[in-house]
Amino acid sequence: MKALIVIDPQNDFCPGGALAVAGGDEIMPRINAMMADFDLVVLTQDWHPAGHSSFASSHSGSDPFTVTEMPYGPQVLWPDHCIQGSDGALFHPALNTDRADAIIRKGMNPAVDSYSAFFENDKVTATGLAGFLNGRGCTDLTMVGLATDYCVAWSALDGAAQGFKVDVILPACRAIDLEGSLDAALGEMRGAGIGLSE
Ligand code: VGL
Ligand code: ZN
Repeated sequence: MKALIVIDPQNDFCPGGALAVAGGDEIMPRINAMMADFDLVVLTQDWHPAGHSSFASSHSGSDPFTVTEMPYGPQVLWPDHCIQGSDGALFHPALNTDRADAIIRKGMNPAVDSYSAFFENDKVTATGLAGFLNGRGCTDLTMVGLATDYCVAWSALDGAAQGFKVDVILPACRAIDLEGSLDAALGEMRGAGIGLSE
């Protein structure tokens, strides 16, 4: 059983959004076209409460795109984004959401960010996605979405660590690329045996 995992295909990660990823909107038609090839389609949705601890605005004197130390490790501080119920948190209108078998929301804990679709950034708190996939007999995951170097990479690495066969389709992803983060993420994914297709 094969699942397509579509990571955070949301307005705030597309041009005009609060944490816009260059070309983020361009991947939606390609993702729609892929859906027919999979047994299951899962969408993830970054879903933060206002005042989330990953927002630079929650740390006085800190600018977006700087790094702070959290109890669970280093954390990039982001512009306010994907606030629960906001237009920015909605799926991009060009994405076909009708085929979704499950939608996993993440990043709700005010104190812990959650890049991965499987675990919060503390690496301890599970989202339940692995249970869903295992319960449905799913062994192979193909990952696409936003952003390659953060939520896609962390999801792919966690998926591989939990025994799934993971492929990332790079043309159906776009990256933030903060100070070499894209090259670092690609290297880590390669090292973990994740298939990267150009
Ligand atoms: C993401 C930064 C903060 C992502 C989410 O989807 O890659 N990046 N929240
Ligand atoms: Zn976020």
